[in-house]
Amino acid sequence: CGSSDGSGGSGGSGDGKITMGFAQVGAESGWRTANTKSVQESAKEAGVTLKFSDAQQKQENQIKAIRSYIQQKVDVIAFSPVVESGWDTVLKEAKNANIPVILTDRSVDSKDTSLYKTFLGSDFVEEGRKAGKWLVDEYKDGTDTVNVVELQGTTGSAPANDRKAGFQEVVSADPKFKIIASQSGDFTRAKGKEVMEAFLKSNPKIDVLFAHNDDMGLGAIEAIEGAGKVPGKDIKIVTIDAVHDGMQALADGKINYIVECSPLLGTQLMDLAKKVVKGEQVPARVVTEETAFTQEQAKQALPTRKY
Ligand code: GZL
Repeated sequence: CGSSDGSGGSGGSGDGKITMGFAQVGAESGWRTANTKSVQESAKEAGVTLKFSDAQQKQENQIKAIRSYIQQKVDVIAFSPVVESGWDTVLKEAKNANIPVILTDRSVDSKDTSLYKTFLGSDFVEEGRKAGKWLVDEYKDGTDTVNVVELQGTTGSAPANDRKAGFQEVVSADPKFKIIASQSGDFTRAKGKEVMEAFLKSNPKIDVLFAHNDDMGLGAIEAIEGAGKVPGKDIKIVTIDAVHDGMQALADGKINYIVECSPLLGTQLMDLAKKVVKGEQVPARVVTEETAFTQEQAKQALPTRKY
């Protein structure tokens, strides 16, 4: 049953309280944990009843969760698509059930943008560019070849695709940068360590690691130290996220630069959800504000970091 303007399953239960079904990616990284905390705390503060599921980074689990929210006739569905493709069918089911969908954190490659009301999250291409710009600046005076290895995020995910593209766009402008190896570490420390160990075995000269998130960078640091090299010195490291453990490694000199990707999307998500359920217009795209940190800036920021 849709409300008169067709905005939601029941358009709220009349007392203004709304129910949100949230299908989370998983718990793969410090970023994801902080994002889950932000969504859960913001729902409580906003008086939104939250149904929450963790898909263990499997698309089929997210699709199952969305279908169950449709069955339960929630007022709004929000999720962070683990990969970009394969969502049209289930999003059409939500649309046919008159339940609005909000994309948060990651987006989908659906051509039909009527399948969701808005996408709230970072500009991952820009994050990749920022990492590339730091690297170009770091080596601006040199002419020697700079061998770069890349730990990509989850294969097929928007952050992995876009961060890779943004980084490549910037560094490919200078032929001294050679990306000699690039492989997915699935955004986790364990996989990041495993892949970096393989990179170290097959590449005698690695100058720089670009990791698509802090967690893979932290795993790589273990591999680099295990190989008797000094992270941040023998191999410079640039990562993305700026979660606490990454910022600590940055302050300790084991990482050289971190591009921030804020997980604190909960408050904006709840505001957007209330508007969408009421049938109010919302922007098609809400881009997260974020910065980047040097080692010095990490030392200043750490004491007051929220995550
Ligand atoms: C980015 C988010 C990514 C983080 C990773 O918005 O989707 O997923 O960069 C997380 O740490 O696992």
